Order: sequence, then structure tokens, then C-alpha cells
Amino acid sequence: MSQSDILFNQAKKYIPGGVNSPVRAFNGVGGNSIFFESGKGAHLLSVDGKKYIDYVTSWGAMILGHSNPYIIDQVKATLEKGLGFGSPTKIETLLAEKICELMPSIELVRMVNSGTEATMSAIRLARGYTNKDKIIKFDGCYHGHSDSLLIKSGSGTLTSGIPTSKGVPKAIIENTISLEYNNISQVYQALKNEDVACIIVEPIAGNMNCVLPIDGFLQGLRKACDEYGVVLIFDEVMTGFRVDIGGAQTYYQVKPDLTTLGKIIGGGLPVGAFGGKREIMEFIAPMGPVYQAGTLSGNPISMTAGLAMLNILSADNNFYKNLSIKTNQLTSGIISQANKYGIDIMANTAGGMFGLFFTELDQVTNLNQVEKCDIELFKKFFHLMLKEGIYMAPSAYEAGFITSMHSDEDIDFTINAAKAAFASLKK
Ligand code: KE4
Repeated sequence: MSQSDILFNQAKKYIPGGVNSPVRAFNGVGGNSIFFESGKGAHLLSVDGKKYIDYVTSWGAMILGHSNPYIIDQVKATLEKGLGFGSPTKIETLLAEKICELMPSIELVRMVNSGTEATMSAIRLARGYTNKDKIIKFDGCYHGHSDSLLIKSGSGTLTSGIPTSKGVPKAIIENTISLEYNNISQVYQALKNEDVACIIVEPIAGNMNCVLPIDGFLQGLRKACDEYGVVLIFDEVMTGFRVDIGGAQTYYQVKPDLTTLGKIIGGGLPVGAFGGKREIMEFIAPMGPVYQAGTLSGNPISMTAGLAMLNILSADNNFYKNLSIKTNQLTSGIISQANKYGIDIMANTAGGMFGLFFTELDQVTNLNQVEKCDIELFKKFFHLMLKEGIYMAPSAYEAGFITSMHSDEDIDFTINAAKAAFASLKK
């Protein structure tokens, strides 16, 4: 029995399913979760001493690779001064200022400790600002695990086959309208019949694999929200600083009213944030009547790591161009190997994120199409790649992520691993 399996069994004695977040349990692909010892650059080292090329990257947070020396040094220096005071620190203002500079739609921003907290707070703010209760989200989009948003959601809920979680009161479910992603006519249909506070959307849907907005979808949401006085929330917890230094809102040139953030702005440490138009954000306590709070919000350690990461990202004007080149090198290489073995596969890419779909379709634009893909084939592919030392997301409903530390050798190694995997699949 491997060390990893021993640790997994041990974990199950004390932690539900042996994990602190369901998608890690490998239920989406079968087999046992892998326990990692360390990470460096684009590589992870398992507790059994096996090296993997990492395409999970802590679900997108580690865009500069693991153990970035500058970030670690900055965090160490902050640690020496104490781990947190429950009072304001300068570093919180510096990170807030950096976020507002890089995402001009954000005039005021509040730090929280997770993406869930960010979206939950943004929804409450939109409801308080508009005095309306209903919200619109999209099938397969995941915005964290707050009650209002665990309806037809993606990521781990989809992986576990429970996209609408048990335990969410009927009264809450009735206030959430979930529509087909990329379907603007459904949005207008809903707005005509319902009094809606906000629309929350992943501008690139990274929680039902990686589904891109079709031309006009995001622009259509903006127009519809303007026409009906609805708050438009871009959930950029994953896409923020992943696809462009200004996030998906800059990548697609569509300006939301509120934005939620996470992952990269904490440099891999616990973090979340929500921000946007001053006139809306001023409704948040202590300025306004919408309450929101957090003991460890703005903790100096996460702030330090996040600011260090954003400083590196914003210093290189070619960062995202180079990242996109790597992403497309990877996916086109994998696709060309698949084609040699007659295996139907297509990819969606944006900046440093990607999705591979085992499908004959030449476009996947919504959850119905994602669910028609060959999930069983993906599971086999996942384990064949794992054996070759490639760590991909353990679910057909997750996106993949590239870091600036993935070398040409890593990409070539991955493509060769895919070649071996496709050869085995064709046997
Ligand atoms: P957290 O509460 O997990 O920090 O963030 C929730 C969240 C909100 N919005 C978007 C767009 C997200 O992608 C997430 C979390 N992403 C998943 C990965 N698909 C986290 C992985 C996990 O649940 O373990």
C-alpha cells in the first residue's frame, strides 16, 4: 500500500471522505486521492516521492508556479511581524489599491476569506441595493457553497451528481433562477417575468470544465442588466488575473457592476474579495445597511502573498501572451495526438486556463453539451496520464491551469504522455 493510500485511510478516520473539499476525493475519476509533500514551479512531489507536472495549481491560484521565491520571502518578512491583529494594516490598503488599479470597474473592494464568502456577500449586497430577492445564475456555474448559489451548480457538486445540494431551504431555492449558459433569450424571458436583483455569471465558466462565452453573451448580459436595472456580477474568483491582468472583464471588454475575486489575489493563501461601483459598495457596513464581516478578512499574510503575486503579474506586459502560447501549445499538441488515434477531442482555452472535452462536437457552449461528452473515456485518460506523472483535475467538470513555470519540456512531456495514453485507449 502506498504512503498516499495509508494517509488517505488515516484521514478518513477524522475528516468526512478524508478531504476538506469534496473534489479532492477522486470520486469524479475513481481511485484514491493523492497526498502531496511539496511543490516547486510546475511540479508536485507526492508523499511517495513521485514527481508530477501539475495542471491543477491549487485550482488556478498558483499562476507563478509553486513556492515562488519572491512571494515566500515577502510572506516570511510579514510573518516575522506577527500573523494578524484584527485591526487594519497598511498591506490591506496596498492590495485593495492594486486591485482597483488593475480592474477599473472596481472602485471599492472588501476582502474576505474565500470565494464563497465573496459571492455570498455580493449577492446580499445586490439584494440590499435593489430591494429585490430573486437572482439569476447559470446551470453548471459554481460560485462557492452558499445556499442561494448551490442550485444547478458546477464543480464538486456536479462531480458528486448533486448540483442542487440537500439542506438548502425551499424558500431559498425559489429565489434562485438558473438558466442555460450562453442563452441570452432565456435571460430576457426571465427578466420579463421576474423582479431580479442581480445576475451572477462566470465570464468564462471554469466549473463545468472550461466553457467560453459565445460572441455577444456577456455583452447581452450587460445590455439586459442596464435595461432592467439589474446588478451584473462577474464571478472572477477563477478568471481574475488568470486570463488577463484585468481579468475576463478586460479580456472581453465588458464592465460588470460588481466583481468577485479569490485564488490569485491571495497568492495561494485563503482569500476572497468583492468590489465594484462605489454607489453600490457604499451599501456595505459600516457605510450602509448591508452587513458583512470577517474576523480574519484582510489578514496580512494573505494580503502580502496576493500583492506580491499581482506585482509580478503586472510587471510583465507579455505575461498573459506568453501564458496563452503555452496553453495553446499544450492543447493543440494533445489534440493532434488524439487525432492520430482517431479519438474525438476538442479544447477550449483562454489565457492560462483550458478544458479538454472528449466529444465529436466542434463547440461546447453549455452544460447539456458538457454532459454529452464521454466522461468514462475522460476517467480512463485521467488515470493513464496520472501514471505518466501528469496531475490533472480529478473531474471532467473542472478546468485545467498552466503556470509561467511550465517549461517547453513539461509541455512536450505532457503531450508525449497523452500520446501514450491515447495508444492505450485504442488497444
Ligand atoms: P472558494 O470558496 O472555494 O474559495 O471559492 C468558490 C468559488 C467561487 N467562484 C468560482 C468561479 C470558483 O471557481 C470557486 C471555487 N473553485 C473551485 C474549483 N473549481 C474550488 C475547488 C474546490 O471546491 O475544492
